[in-house]
Amino acid sequence: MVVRSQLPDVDVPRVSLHEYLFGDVAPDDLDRVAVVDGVSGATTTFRSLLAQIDTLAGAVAARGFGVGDVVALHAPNVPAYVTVFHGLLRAGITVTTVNALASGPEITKQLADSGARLLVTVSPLLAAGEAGATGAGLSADQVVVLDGAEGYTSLADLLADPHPAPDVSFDPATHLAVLPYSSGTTGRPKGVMLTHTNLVANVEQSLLIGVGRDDVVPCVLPFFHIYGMTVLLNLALRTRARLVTLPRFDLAQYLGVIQEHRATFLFVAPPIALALAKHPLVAEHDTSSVRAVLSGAAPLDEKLAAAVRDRLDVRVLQGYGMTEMSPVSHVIPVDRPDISPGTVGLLVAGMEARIVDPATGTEIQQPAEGVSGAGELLCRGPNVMVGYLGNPQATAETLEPDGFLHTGDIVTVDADGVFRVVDRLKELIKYKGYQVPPAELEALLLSHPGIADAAVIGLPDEEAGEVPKAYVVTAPGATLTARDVMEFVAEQVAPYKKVRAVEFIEAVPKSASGKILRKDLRAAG
Ligand code: AYL
Repeated sequence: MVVRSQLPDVDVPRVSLHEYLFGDVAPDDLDRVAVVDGVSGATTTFRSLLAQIDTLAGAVAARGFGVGDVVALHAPNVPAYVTVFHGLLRAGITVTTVNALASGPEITKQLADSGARLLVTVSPLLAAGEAGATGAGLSADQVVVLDGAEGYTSLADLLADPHPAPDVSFDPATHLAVLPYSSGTTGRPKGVMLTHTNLVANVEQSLLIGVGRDDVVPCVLPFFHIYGMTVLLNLALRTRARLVTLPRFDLAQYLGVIQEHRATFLFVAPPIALALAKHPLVAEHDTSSVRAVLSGAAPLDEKLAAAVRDRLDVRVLQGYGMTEMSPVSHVIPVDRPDISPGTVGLLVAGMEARIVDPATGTEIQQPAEGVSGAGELLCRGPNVMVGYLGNPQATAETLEPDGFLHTGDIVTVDADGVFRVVDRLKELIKYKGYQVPPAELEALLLSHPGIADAAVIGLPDEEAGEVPKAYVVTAPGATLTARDVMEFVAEQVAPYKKVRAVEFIEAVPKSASGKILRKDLRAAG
């Protein structure tokens, strides 16, 4: 049985993301502020943003980049991110977004795998960016440093000699707009192929969240992650809301921005919701302008949601999805106060879902009343990825021939079509909403000469949601402490992927086919 979205179908225009977002900016909107730098207070109007996007597109086109090229964007949330991201897309380039915290070797892997010919970074991240670029065989003239650095092209250089925006033509339904990296239901990070149509569809499907022209939206969740990319960068621009960028999460600064800019709509992950509910600093700031808080990217506890609602006197919403779905498949609309914030709400327009019992393969039915049994969620719709770049096997394991995508999440649905995420089937760990793929850490651990075997699972944690814990089998004759193991990993990965607990064991429990039995490790604590 297929559950269909109960929302009126959306018409997905077959145009590029640029055309969709900016093709019809009303004359009245041109001189309104589109982006505010939350740190310096500098503002950019829609008129000047559009001019910068055109100039950037012209500059990269003049340097020989266009349809068929991949450029890596490695930066925190700064106003220039908006210009560069949309300028590159305007030139027909496919953008692979890199986590601002990524280590040199992680950047090298992504550059090499995506085939990026140019890395765009910022000076505070240049050490990792440079190491990453060098590792992938990129020379200094294939690195742009937005705010400038000795020996590198800057954004100002690119914008200095204006070229007209190029005339590019591609089919938005098949041309890849972005290549974010995700581990999906298993294995290491893979390039998620999302087309212009995927991104346009998902903005259109997310309009029901209720952000609008009068909203002021602090952007602290990173634009490089699909949540920030679609729900902040694209949805807020499309609805002509005002974006206030913040390069990292600092509670005092965040609250300061909310107060100073009279923020109305907050997009958070559960750790920020926790701070909003509990931290004493909140009471010292004026948050009365806020009308709604949406949490996504990891499970939001029902009691925590209620605590945020009561303390700030706001609507609390929850969204659910996956990089592979651009990402939003479920959300609570702002005008549905009847739906509990402990749920992920309704299937967005144009989507279909199936719920399948992973043990038996039987399809679970939506009940006429009450709540269904739990099973793996599969989804189909115009926002579902084309596949994983250069990895037909992983694509085939994730996408059914009929277009349904395995989410690896366990859900229930009730008679009203409200979904709840109750468990995770896949091996993915979520640290503060960020993906930590166990397979990646296990491969890294196995590269240590003193480690014979290893397995990594997520340990529940109040603040982070989960933290990575490694089970390690030491090689014969090797002596290794937990600290050695943690330091070995920490030196090579982004901070959010650090192993934060270690236990030494005799052998990693595995199935007959060699798969790690994570449930057994979890049960053992
Ligand atoms: P990725 N509740 C429980 N688990 C969740 C939730 C949620 N609300 N949202 C995401 N996840 C987990 O690709 C789940 O395991 O995208 C899912 O498969 O980094 C995985 O995270 C996907 O991780 C929004 C805002 C969707 C954010 C997002 C999700 C972006 C995370 C809709 O409005």
